[in-house]
Amino acid sequence: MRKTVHAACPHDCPDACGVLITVEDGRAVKVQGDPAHPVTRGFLCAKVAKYLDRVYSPDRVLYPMRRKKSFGKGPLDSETRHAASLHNQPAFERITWDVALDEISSRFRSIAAEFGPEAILPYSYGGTLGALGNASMDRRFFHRLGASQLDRTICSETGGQALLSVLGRKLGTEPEQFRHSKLIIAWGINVHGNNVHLWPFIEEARRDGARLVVIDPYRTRTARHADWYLPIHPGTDVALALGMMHVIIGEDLYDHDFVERHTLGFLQLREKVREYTPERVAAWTGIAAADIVKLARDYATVRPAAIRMGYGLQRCDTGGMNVRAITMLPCITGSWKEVGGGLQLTTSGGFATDEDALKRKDLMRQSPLGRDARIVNMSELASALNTLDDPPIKAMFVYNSNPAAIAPDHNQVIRGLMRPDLFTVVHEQFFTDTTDYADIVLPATTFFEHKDLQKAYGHYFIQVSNQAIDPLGECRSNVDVFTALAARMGFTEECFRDSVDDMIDATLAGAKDDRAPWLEGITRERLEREGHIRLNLPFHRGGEETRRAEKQFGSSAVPQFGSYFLPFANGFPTPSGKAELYSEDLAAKGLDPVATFTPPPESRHADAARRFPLEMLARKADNYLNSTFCNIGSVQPMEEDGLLEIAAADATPRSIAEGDRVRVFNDRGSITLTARVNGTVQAGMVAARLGWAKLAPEGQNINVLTSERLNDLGGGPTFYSCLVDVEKIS
Ligand SMILES: Nc1nc2c(c(=O)[nH]1)N[C@H]1C(S)=C(S)[C@@H](COP(=O)(O)OP(=O)(O)OC[C@H]3O[C@@H](n4cnc5c(=O)[nH]c(N)nc54)[C@H](O)[C@@H]3O)O[C@H]1N2
Ligand SMILES: Nc1nc2c(c(=O)[nH]1)N[C@H]1C(S)=C(S)[C@@H](COP(=O)(O)OP(=O)(O)OC[C@H]3O[C@@H](n4cnc5c(=O)[nH]c(N)nc54)[C@H](O)[C@@H]3O)O[C@H]1N2
Ligand code: SF4
Ligand SMILES: [Mo]
Repeated sequence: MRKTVHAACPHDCPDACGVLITVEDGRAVKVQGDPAHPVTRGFLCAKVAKYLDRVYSPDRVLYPMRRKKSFGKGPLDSETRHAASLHNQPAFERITWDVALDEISSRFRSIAAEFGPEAILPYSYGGTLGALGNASMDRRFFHRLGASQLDRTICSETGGQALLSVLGRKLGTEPEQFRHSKLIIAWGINVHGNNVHLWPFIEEARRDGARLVVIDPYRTRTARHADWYLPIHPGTDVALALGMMHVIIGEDLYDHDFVERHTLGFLQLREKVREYTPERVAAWTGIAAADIVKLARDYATVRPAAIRMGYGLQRCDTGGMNVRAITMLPCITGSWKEVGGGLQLTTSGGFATDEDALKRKDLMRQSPLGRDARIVNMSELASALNTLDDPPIKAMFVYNSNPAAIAPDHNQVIRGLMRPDLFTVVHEQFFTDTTDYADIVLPATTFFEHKDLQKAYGHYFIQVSNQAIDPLGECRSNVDVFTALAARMGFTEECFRDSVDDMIDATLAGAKDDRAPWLEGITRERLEREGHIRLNLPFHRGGEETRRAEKQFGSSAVPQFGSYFLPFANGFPTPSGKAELYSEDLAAKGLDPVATFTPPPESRHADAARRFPLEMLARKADNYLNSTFCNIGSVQPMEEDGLLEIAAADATPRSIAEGDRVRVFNDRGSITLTARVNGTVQAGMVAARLGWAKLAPEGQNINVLTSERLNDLGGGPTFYSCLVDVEKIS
């Protein structure tokens, strides 16, 4: 029996690829990108192309496990570790699902009785972005329980809020339009590593004469392929964007008509950018004044120009301001009107489904709390575990996340996870850094083994991901686990009996009441038949945009261009109906209502640089996905783990040569890495990559150095704003 199943990649990646899984006698034998998906275009990234090795890895968690009384929390000591392997976990014993669910529910009950349900903390993030696996039955369960709410700030909250403050909705240029751009700016995004399906569109544009500019403090693979690479000091992008607008406004290169009709606060912006002369901006950003002027002129005059902005530049103290200022650029040049213009940070606002129906926040009222539970910021996990009181956190349920690797201030996170009085459950596919601190580990399915609904944040196609194979061992999906736990806790509400299909239908049905107008007519049955469906975006063939495209590209192009989506060509869904270059909301939060540059407290511009003179980027690996994939044998050779990338100008005075073992340290921690003097970073900066602590020879993770200091907007983390020093280990 051979069949091909349509699925969708649920990993935390803008591309949300259509995936075809070939199954033979119940076993997946082949995985490939869906050639019919207009953005996937038949290929997968290198890591997911190896997905069979992940699904069928001997290291999978296959059964519920409980920590043995004789083993304390924490990684195995080095001797035991040597004898063990990732799939032979001597600290754990196998138990049945019944025993596991009984133990979890009885511990939750007794903790809730003694400390109140807010003493229980769910901790989840991007393991799966499937709509149900990410946020459905789990939210219902924790809302009904009255558990603390988790503020999921660790990735994109800052950028999202900043984007909304200007545009009013999280929409952006669709990837298919980049092929028509003449100038593309990849700004704080690693296209080759993190958004690889945009690359073929950029290549098409370049074959047609477009130029690619990359603005990134780290010389990524994308930067190496660029026509013009501008290394920038981390956390200074707001100054660069304001400096560009200084030139664009000063030289009268902006679109008067668009500004007049569609923006609010242009006068305040014009006043603000006066101070941002190219010379001052050059001193902050490290980019020459002449280059700033040229970039501004190019951006305003080479049309159409598209900006692909990444989340990299919002992982620092100035994150909100960075995103805000860059987002203003197409609003003053009027680039939103043009096919191949505009900007993309995310497209997620296109998928406004009925989230209430899935998450059921109202259930908190039925919990013993009888009100909304307190909110804990996931970026401050270390403090939450170590210092939160009233009540303290007594239990944590981790799923879709690996906080012992990905959370900032790792040493303090570990101190919290080691607390003997903390009851920790981890629902996982693998024995990660976090399972080392678990009391109970539950086995999780991969996307091959369950069904889900898949949205995207880098394009506008919605998909159903069908189940291709039976769950391995006793693995259960997130939905199944929380359904079972709800039954154990005696939650009798109807919604705890919903099936996966019920929830997909309810999500899509939001279309009926206006909350999801772009899902009108998109049903589960259609998705099952067609695999992917483009959202019903407005501005279809025949509209004003069609005529404009016709003028721009000639009438023969129109059958193709007629259905391109120009989200802000005719205005903005903000309260004022205009792009808000001046924001009352930000003013109310005590922030600069336009945008302003304040040097980050951990940067070369700050006093702290006297003690720790190097700015460190604790980056993602091109071939892992945050900490996912770094344990997969066939993926590991694509990355070099344990590197510290450093400029010769910083290595030489420290007597550090290529290949030397070095200690990287600050007040929060220290890690041993291998020096690589390869020209990827400029003087004054170093870079290292995220991975599992327990796979490193000395059991450390790069987040020992990062801090849980929050940034300027939305409570986001500051992973990329971190001062360190480096010394050679003799
Ligand atoms: N291969 C791979 N793909 C991934 C991921 C992965 O780990 N690996 N992670 C996924 C996730 S969770 C996300 S959120 C996305 C994120 O993908 P991106 O939006 O690309 O974000 P980052 O990789 O965090 O950062 C992008 C680039 O920003 C640069 N950068 C850092 N600080 C600054 C700054 O201050 N200014 C500027 N201009 N640039 C800066 C970094 O050097 C990096 O090259 O990728 C997703 N896709
Ligand atoms: N130093 C540094 N730290 C960072 C970043 C950085 O760039 N540098 N990036 C930050 C960013 S942008 C993000 S988004 C976060 C990411 O933080 P996380 O979302 O925690 O990311 P992962 O490390 O990929 O861990 C996800 C885990 O979920 C598991 N999983 C996958 N599917 C399922 C499922 O269906 N059910 C269950 N129960 N589990 C599943 C995977 O096996 C994996 O171990 O990390 C942040 N941390
Ligand atoms: S991780 Fe991203 S690029 Fe790779 S298959 Fe999944 S969606 Fe596509
Ligand atoms: Mo992320």
